[in-house]
Amino acid sequence: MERNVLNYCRILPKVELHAHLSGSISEKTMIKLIKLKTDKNPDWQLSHADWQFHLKAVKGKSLEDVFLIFQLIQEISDSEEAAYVACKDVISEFAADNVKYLELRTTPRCIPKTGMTRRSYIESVLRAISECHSSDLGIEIRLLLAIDRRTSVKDAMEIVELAVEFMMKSGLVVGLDLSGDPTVNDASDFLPVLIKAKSAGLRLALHLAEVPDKAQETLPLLELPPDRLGHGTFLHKGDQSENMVGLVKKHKVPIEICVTSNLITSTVSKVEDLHFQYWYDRKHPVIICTDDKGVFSCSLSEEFALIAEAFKLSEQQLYDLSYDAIDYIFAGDDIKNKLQNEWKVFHSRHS
Ligand code: 6MZ
Repeated sequence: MERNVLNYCRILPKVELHAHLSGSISEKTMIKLIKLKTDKNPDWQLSHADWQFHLKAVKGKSLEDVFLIFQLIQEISDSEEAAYVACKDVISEFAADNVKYLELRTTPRCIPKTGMTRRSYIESVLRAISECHSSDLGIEIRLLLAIDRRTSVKDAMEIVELAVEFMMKSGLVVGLDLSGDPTVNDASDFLPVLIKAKSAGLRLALHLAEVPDKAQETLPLLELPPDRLGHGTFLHKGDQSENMVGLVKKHKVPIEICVTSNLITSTVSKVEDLHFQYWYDRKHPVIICTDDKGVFSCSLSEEFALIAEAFKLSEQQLYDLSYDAIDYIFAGDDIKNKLQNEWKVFHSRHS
């Protein structure tokens, strides 16, 4: 019997390299977090019904709406316990989708009213990751700490210091992400912070050119160069596109492409218009990712299937996309070799 594309994408082992923790929280976990928050704070009034109303009101309309949802989610995950619960659930859901290696990224938050500090937030997330490693989920996880571009350079520097400390201590923190609403502030203000992070051994995955007309901030950051690039939807379009494309090609910076995210935030109007084709045709490394699987109600398997259908990819091409992504993970060669062997076993059984 012929396999359908989505079924193949589901059984395909995958790596997920662009997943924001809060954005990846499923509705099921959100309900758990609302209960946790209500139990601890009887005065807190947001009921499940209110929550669904808020979610529906803002879901799936624009980039602006999506950033409102993040605020709502962060409100229900504002304690160490909530961060731990959310992280465990997110990892289990990725594992159930046959993700064998996951790089989660998250912005360390400091919430004085719950006593959570940036440090204790990171510790809670790392505890969840370590417990998942000790379970039989069959997934390897690493963490990137995120700098929200709305933050001050001083706070960003503190996040870098924490990232370096936890990289040394745990080995599980492997890099830094620069993210946040791409329409606010100038990402190149963080250049000194990113230079410091890079020289300390952290790998850099930066959100760049997610929206149009961002060449001015993008060009200096491409000179770093970053180790991976989030979205990059408009690198090949508009003013200075030749310079941006030139730098990305020169430094062979892999591009993380998040299909449903780009559709929902309306940065592209249909899958066929994605920048996937542009880079794939030029044999430039591209990695299929979910971005925020909870907020966008998607899975990595579905993202692969969308790409397969729109760009008429064969099972072999899908396998190659998944296999090649292993080259761009931030974990060491031991993990890369282990994953490559696992993929080869799958290939020998399913081709
Ligand atoms: C830019 C994004 C994003 O850090 O609380 N984030 N930044 N573009 C996107 N495309 C839609 N999706 C998520 O996860 C939520 C945070 O991730 C970033 C935003 O800063 C958001 O507040 P954490 O785990």
